[in-house]
Amino acid sequence: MSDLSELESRASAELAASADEGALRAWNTKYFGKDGEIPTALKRVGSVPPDERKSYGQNANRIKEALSTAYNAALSSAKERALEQSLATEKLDVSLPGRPTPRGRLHPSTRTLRLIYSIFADMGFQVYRSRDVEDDETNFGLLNMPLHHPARDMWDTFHTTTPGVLLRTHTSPGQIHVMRELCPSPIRVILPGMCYRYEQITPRSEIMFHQVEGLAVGRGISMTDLKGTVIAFARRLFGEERQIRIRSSYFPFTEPSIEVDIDWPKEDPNADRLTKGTGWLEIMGAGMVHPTVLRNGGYNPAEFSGFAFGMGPERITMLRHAIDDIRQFWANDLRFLRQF
Ligand code: FA5
Repeated sequence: MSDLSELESRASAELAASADEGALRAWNTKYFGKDGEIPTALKRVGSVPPDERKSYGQNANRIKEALSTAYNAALSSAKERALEQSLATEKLDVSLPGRPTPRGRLHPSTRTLRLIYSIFADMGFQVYRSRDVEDDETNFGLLNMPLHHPARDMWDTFHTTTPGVLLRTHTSPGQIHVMRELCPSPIRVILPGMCYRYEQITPRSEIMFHQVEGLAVGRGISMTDLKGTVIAFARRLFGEERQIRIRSSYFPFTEPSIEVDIDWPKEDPNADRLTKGTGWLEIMGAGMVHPTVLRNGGYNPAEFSGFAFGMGPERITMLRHAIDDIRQFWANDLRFLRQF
C-alpha cells in the first residue's frame, strides 16, 4: 500500500513537471507503457496477502484512473498551448505574390494537327488511328504496288529485322484498314500519324514526319468533291488570299492523281531554296481511289467511288509560320519551341 501511494505521488509530480507534448508522451510510456509502472503494480496484486488483496486492487485501479484522466487533460492543454504559440509567432502573409508555375506548350506540329482535325471535323470527317508498324503487303501491295513495282522507289523504306515488316512510309495503308473495317458503309475519315522514310535529310525533308490521310468512299463521289474539299480546307487554313495550285500527278493507288501546292511569300529570302525556285511548296498528294484499291478494301468499284489525300503537317506548319528548316521540329531546341 505504501508502494502504491509513493507511486501515485511520484507520478503526479512528474506529470505536473512535464512541460510539453514530448515530455508528456515520455511520461505516458514510463507509467502506462507495456512494461510501465502502473501495469506492473496491477500485476503485483497476486503477491499481496489475501486479506489486503481487495483494497490493494481497488486502490491501484483508482490511481490508474486518476493518473490517466490527469494525463489526458495535460496533453490536450499542451497541444492547445502549442497551437496558440504557433499562431502568435508564425505569420502567413496572404498578400505575397504567388510563385509562377512554368506552363508547358504544345508542339507546333500538335497545334497544326489539332487545327486540321477541327477543319475536317466541321466537314464531317472522323479521326481514325492506324498503326505505325505495317506489313509490306498493306503499305505497298494492297495499294496497287506489287513486289518489284517501280513506284515503290518513291518511298525509301525502313525495314525491320522481321522480313515483310516495316515502318509505314505513308498513312495510305490506313485506307485499307478503315475500308475493311467499315465496308460496305460510306466512309469519311482522316488518318493522322507518324511516317518514316529512309531519306536524305534536307531543310524540307525529314526521315520522320506526320501525315494526315483523308479518305471518302461512297456512291457518286467525284473529282469535283475532292477539289472542293481540298480548296475549302486550304482556304480555312491559310486564308482567302493564299494561292493554291493543283497539278496532275501520279500515285499507284489513285487514278487520276493530283498534287496540291501553296504559294510561298516571295519576300522571304529562303523562298528560292525551299520551293526549288518555283515559288510553290507542295502540301499534299491526292486523287480518286484506284478501283483495285477499292476492291482490296472490299468495295465494288462499279458501285462505289472515293477520293483520298495525304498531307504533311510539318510542311503546312512551315508555311503558316515561315519556318525555313524542317529539322527544327525534332531538334528539341527550346529557343525554337518557346516561340509557339
Ligand atoms: C504520299 O505519301 C501519298 N501516300 C499521299 C497520297 C495519299 C496520295 C492519298 C494520294 C492519295 P508523298 O510522298 O508526296 O505522297 O507525301 C505526301 C505529303 O507528305 C507531302 O506532300 C509532304 O507534305 C509530306 N512529306 C513527304 N515526305 C516528307 C518528308 N521527308 N518530310 C516531311 N514531309 C514530307
